[in-house]
Amino acid sequence: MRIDVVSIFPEYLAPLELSLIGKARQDGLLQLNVHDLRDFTTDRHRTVDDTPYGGGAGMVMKPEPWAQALAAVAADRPAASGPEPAPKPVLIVPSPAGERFTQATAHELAEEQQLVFACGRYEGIDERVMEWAADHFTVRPMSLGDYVLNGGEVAVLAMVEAIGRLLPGVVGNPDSLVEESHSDGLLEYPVYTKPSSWRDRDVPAVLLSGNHGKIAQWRRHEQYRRTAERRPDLLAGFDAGKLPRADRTAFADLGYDVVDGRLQRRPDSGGGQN
Ligand code: JD2
Repeated sequence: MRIDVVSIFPEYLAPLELSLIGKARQDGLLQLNVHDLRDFTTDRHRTVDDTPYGGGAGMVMKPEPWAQALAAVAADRPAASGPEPAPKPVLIVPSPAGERFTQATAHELAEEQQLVFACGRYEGIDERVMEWAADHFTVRPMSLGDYVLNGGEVAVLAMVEAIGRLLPGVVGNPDSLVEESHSDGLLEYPVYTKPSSWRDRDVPAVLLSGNHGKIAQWRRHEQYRRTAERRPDLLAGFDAGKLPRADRTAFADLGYDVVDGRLQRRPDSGGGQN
């Protein structure tokens, strides 16, 4: 996979050289290029921003440096190797107004040949850039979540790490990816390591029992408990159709009944959550 990132703060992307993604680059699994948007300006002051039409606070990124940068990145790629034309690269534009970036998005994007990330700053990029870019790219405005960052760089670090670890050969132990894909959209179970007693706190005894069936069930029930407590929204999408009796009981204890294969919060019998 090839990834290009355009930013006015290219040094901000330096962490991508480290650890997992850095290793993927060294191993030739990932080709990563970071570009300075200011290199695509033509004025003496290397200007990338201007005041917003219609008024309002802050500045907006000018369109022409973006078009120059993105055209250069789109032009600089290997010719189609077979009879089919090379697919358009995907242009990901981090924005608080984007579609939510999820694990499913990461999996989709990990299948692409080339990804280009456009890191905005200030109040964002002139909207016409996204319209113009649609001729050269599949354009995807993407948000990390419902909070406001100062620019796209931190979002790109997160997205590239999430995508990069899904590339074949990047994560050292593929078992961890397989386990993840079996987690059914629930939160992870809690994990423990040695010592078995630490500052008067014991590891749950079941994990020391050697009973793999009981351990698997305990972990599943911990996933249910945590998800009901912290992310009850995730339970709406959970397929409760073929749950064993003990798991239905675990959900019943958490205040959920199975109705037509879906979890349904039992009508409140008192105060707060249980
Ligand atoms: C960004 C800004 C518009 C106010 C470029 C913020 C983001 N989940 C996320 N939150 N914020 C961003 C994000 C991404 C790119 C830019 N700003 C600042 N823009 C209104 C502030 C400028 C993502 N992904």
